[in-house]
Amino acid sequence: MYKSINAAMSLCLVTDAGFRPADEFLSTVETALKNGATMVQYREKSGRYCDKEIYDRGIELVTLCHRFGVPLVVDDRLDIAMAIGADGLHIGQNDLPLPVAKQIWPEGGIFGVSVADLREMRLAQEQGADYLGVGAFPTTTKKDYSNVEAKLLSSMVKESSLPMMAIGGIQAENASIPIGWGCVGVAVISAIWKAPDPAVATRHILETVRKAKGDR
Ligand code: TZP
Ligand code: MG
Repeated sequence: MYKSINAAMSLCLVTDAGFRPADEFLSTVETALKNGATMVQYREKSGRYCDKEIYDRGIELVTLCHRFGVPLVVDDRLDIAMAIGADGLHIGQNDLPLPVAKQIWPEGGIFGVSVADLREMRLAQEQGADYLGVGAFPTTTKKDYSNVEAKLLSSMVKESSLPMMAIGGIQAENASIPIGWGCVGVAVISAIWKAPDPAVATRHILETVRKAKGDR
């Protein structure tokens, strides 16, 4: 469906129900997709929705993403990911272990893991992750988060055989920095959800990332 994981990772829109009214949820994702977002991560942490609503929204979201040929991964929720027919799952260090998730997943699937140091990175790699997420800059969007120091992050990227996606505090203005460290893309929440014009923000970040990536 998508060209390559590296291309799909250029700009991942991570969903957040907190920044815009509920009736703008899908239209904001659609705007980002129309303007070139290459991946979507369905992340529901607002606590506002019951599982039935998370499922229903997920079905709409996966349908929308697939209309644009863009993969959808679900954050944390293996059950929701499988139920809606998502393309993969993104997990952190406190979620279901990757080998367990992979065992339950029917076949294929894109598995992303958030890592914050070399040990976590090596383990995710050994366990068969497809890509890694790593915290780039400070952010107020996620509590219990600290970004990886730049020097460590670049050494992680250098050592890793997996594509890495930078997340945390990324805006068009700084998106080229993690690409310079060797990341293949960025994932954003507030830079798009909080933007006065999500279309312009999406295009601007993507253009910055693509320019920095060159033909990578
Ligand atoms: N994981 C690490 S930082 C973060 C997540 C989900 C939040 C990123 O939000 P923003 O607004 O793009 O800094
Ligand atoms: Mg998680």
